[in-house]
Amino acid sequence: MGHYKSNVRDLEFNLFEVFTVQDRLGKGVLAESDEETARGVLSELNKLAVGPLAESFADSDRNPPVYDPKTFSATLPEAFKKSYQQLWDGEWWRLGLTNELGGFGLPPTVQWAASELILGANPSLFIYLAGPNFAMVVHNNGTEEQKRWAKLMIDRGWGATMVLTEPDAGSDVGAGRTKAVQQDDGSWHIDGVKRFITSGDQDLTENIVHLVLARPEGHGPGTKGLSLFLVPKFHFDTETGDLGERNGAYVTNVEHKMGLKVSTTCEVTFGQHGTPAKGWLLGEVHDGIAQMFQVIEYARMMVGTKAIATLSTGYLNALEYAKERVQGADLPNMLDKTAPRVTITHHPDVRRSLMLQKAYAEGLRSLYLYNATFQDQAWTGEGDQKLAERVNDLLLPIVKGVGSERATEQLVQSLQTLGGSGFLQDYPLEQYIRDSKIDSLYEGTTAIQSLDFFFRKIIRDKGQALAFVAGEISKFLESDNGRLKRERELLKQALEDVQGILGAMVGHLTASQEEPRSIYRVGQHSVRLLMATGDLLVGWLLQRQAEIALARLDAGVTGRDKSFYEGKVAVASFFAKNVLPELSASRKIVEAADLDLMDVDEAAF
Ligand code: ST9
Ligand code: FAD
Repeated sequence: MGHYKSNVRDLEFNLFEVFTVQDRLGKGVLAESDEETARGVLSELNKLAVGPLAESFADSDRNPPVYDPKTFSATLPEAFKKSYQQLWDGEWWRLGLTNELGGFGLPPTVQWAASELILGANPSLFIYLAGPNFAMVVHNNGTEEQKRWAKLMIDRGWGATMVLTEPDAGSDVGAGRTKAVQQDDGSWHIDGVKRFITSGDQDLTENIVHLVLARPEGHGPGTKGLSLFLVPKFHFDTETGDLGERNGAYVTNVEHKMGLKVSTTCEVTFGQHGTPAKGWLLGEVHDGIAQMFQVIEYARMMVGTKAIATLSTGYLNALEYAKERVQGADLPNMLDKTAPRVTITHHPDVRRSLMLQKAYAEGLRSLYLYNATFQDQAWTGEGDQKLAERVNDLLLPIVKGVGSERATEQLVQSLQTLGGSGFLQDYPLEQYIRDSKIDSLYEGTTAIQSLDFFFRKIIRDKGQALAFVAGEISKFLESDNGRLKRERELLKQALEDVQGILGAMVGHLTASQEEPRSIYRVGQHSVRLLMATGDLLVGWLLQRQAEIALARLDAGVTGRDKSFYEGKVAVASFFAKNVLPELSASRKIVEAADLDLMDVDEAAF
């Protein structure tokens, strides 16, 4: 058996029992798909994921890409290339595309559920598949000519990158100094050095199109002064796609990293090696940061889903180990040295840890799929489009920020379940931890997600999306079915606590109009708000699931289904009793926020 333990049962439960995605299928842009097609996609992809895709996961870590400074090129390990080819040949790159560009006609919920399987098996494969999806952004924003390039990118299977970061411009993208100078032929020369560029070079595809943020001469400071340019690695015949001369965008270094080693992280140098780096302005409009955010939004969802996928396989690996590992006596018999030894699943602390891992793995899976239901609305044009867009925007930093933080935290617990064995490379846990740590860093660190969440997604939105989601939770609480009573009370308290945290933070923000330093109180607690909201949503979604599970159990399901649904009730109850009460403490902390931390002299740290 390979390392990857998928959970198709839970994916299908979310899709077809919790969010009833099948109701959307068979109409409009989804006319060609039905529940059977969607289940078929998951089942087919699952076979590929647990087999050929997972196969090169460890090998690619132990034999990372090799960079050759003479040719400015990176060579990937053969085993990884073989997995990539299988993914490509299966045409899975069509999954996220619109019908017009050759997509499968499935909604984002099903796309993301399927994506989880690739992201859990071997996330770097998914990341190298960016070409077709980035081409869709080029297609949506490009001129007629550029729309043709987008089709070439897809037809010829080119790679693509998103190029924002520079040595002095990480979180602060607007500090970027890379210049763009317009040429007489309408193209631009890009001039500067970018760093940390994922997939900057690879030998999987014949060409790479870099989506580069650069500042046209004379444009203003900050992100609003940036424009987005298409910079191919090789020039190409715009009718046939046949490759021409090498363009002046060269990879001048590939980083050595803690994890996710097979995903190349490159320094890319534009126009510094005797050949100009020619680029073309996307859509011939100067709207770079907004255009790039179309890519970023997709990538943030991807990063959150990647983290959650790894968290889930980490938990399932830990669970399998714990069911077999015999160690020590059952606690009530601890004084009897002759007592039978038991599997570690008998020990309360192991149970506590496994149940918490399960809660976050399954609760966060449900959260990213809940988020995707709003993307479904945008995809099909059904329902209140403005509201769907707002709620999607609100949930993205939670999926990305909370998903990645909880994955990092709980994967350490999954490793702990294996004891010393977890530390060995015989098991995948240590690689999971190394490979997923990046998720809380790239695509905006957790602090950046939390600021985005508070200032942009709540304050600037005037709380509309948040009010909608809080309303959904309140409706759930009102529809009391007489079961899981204590759990609902705890959920109600958690909702009040998150509202209390938010109320206190809005108060600190308002106070900053009179006392500017009061905004530091917000900055100290923005991550706390993000994480607390994540726990509230996880708690709510687990209880929604438990409600469905109780109905199935009442109907008399048997065998594996019975265990599955009992697990749903147990995990919802556990999370309500063991995690949600912690939000009351968070609320007290935020309500009592002061400025002491900001008054500490730097030398005293
Ligand atoms: C990176 C890449 O880290 C990592 C991995 C890449 C992997 C890619 C592969 C993807 C996979 C694809 C595979 C598909 C395969 C499918 C196959 C299927 C099987 N929402 O607040 P302001 C915009 S890349 C939307 O003033 P500042 C907006 O236009 C590097 N838009 O910001 C706004 O104008 P307005 C990632 C937003 O103070 C304008 O920005 N780096 C949002 O100037 C200005 O806004 C980062 O993420 C938003 N949430 O700048 C940087 N926010 O207000 C992190 C802003 O008029 N830093 N806009 O609407 C930040 O995000 C900062 O907050 C900042 C601040 C740069 C935005
Ligand atoms: P900094 O911005 O210097 O942040 C350092 C610390 O300060 C962080 O903890 C951060 O949260 C905190 N901080 C910074 N500003 C604030 C603030 N205003 N408020 C509160 N806290 C703050 N970039 C690309 O453009 N394309 C890519 O493909 C790409 N791939 C990457 C792949 C890898 C493996 C890595 C490591 C990075 C990649 N990046 C890419 C860059 C990545 O997006 C940045 O590293 C990230 O946005 C953070 O920037 P930074 O590293 O400069 O950290």
